[in-house]
Amino acid sequence: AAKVCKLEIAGTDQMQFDKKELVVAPDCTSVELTLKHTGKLPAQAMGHNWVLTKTADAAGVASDGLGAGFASDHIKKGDARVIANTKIIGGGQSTSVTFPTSKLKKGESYTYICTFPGHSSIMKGVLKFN
Ligand code: CU1
Repeated sequence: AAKVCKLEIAGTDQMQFDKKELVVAPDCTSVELTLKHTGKLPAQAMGHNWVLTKTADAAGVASDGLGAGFASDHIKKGDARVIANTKIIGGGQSTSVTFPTSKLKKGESYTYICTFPGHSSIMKGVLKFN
């Protein structure tokens, strides 16, 4: 049976995610992730997105995202390393993304980051699927 599991995370004007870890239960067939920006700054100044990759891919996705530009949500076009992502939002906004857990493997290490320039070294966390 299909089971959509809902996760929430918030980003702030202090360039932080409010969670360092997200857990997806093994019986979830898909995940609906909602990102809220609880700050006030506009997206061009303090934008946040939520981008899920294998942990080994996170640094490369972040660095390629620098040059991708704001209009592309700072994600390289067609980047196959990106498992799921939201768009970039600013203060007071929220957005969500739904993806199937068939894209995840048990035992793999997953990291989520914000690819807005300069944010990924601080705005990151671990997604667990087990
Ligand atoms: Cu950010």
